[in-house]
Amino acid sequence: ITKNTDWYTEAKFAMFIHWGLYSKMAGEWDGQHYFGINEWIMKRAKINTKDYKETAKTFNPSQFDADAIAQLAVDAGMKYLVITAKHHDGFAMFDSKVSDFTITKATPYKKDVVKALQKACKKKGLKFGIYYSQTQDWFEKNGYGNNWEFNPDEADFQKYLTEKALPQIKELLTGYGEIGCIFFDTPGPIREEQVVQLKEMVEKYQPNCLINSRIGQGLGDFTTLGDNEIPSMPLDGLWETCDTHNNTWAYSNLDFNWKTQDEIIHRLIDVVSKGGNYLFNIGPKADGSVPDVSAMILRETGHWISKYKEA
Ligand code: FUL
Repeated sequence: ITKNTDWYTEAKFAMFIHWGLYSKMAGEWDGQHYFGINEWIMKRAKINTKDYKETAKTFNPSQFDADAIAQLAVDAGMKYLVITAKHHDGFAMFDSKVSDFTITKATPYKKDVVKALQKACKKKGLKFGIYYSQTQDWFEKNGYGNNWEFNPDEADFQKYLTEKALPQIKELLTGYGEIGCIFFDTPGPIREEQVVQLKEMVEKYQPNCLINSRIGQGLGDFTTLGDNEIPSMPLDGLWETCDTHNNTWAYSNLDFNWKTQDEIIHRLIDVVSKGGNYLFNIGPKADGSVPDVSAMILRETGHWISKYKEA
């Protein structure tokens, strides 16, 4: 099918948000420090599903303000926003009927933050995108990736796909307005016919939704380069660089390695001049607030873009 790609080509700059239960761990588990990507803390610290689920009981992001986040994206000059609806830890940041491991059922907060962001984006004229980890799901014995608690030899991946991933993706495609793009991730061992099932599901409900290359098997509509990767030469076709503000995607108390204002503007120019979109990531804290340094730099970047446009 032919999809409308104009908005994506024109967009150039977008907000990526990694936010979930891991934001609460923020680099620390059981008195140990885990430097590096914090959204992987469940796997890195080999946390079992029961203990991980416990952390949801105190996940209460009272400072979360979807309108303020969408406004920040607008102020930065961004045109779309992509939120982790479900990362590798298996936790749904939306109201899913097919799992109990959701923000609406397992936390005291109970509200659907994907919905709130979708509405805020619509109000502010931003396209809305979803991140969904289709292969890795460490919470499910049939999902891929949890080999500290489950036996991978006994995993029935198709069962996970049929009973969790596909139904959840359907929920996201049918209950959240227009989904501009979907960011699948780490396809790993997924087979071609399974990728086709995902693709057909997306296109059945949202024929114009653009799918990234990390769906696997070369079946995406646009290319997501490697994490934080900027190509040395211009590339043909539709593509994006996903780049994070420091060295982790999800918030960590241990990572102060923020890119400077200059670095971010240079990376934005570098990507856009080569024909790509720059999907810049922020990691809100467990309370829902955006780290000040990220908010400040985004506003400055927006300022720079409008000055540059005037000139
Ligand atoms: C990776 C994931 O494994 C990371 O946690 C992050 O989501 C990044 C954007 O993609 O490969």
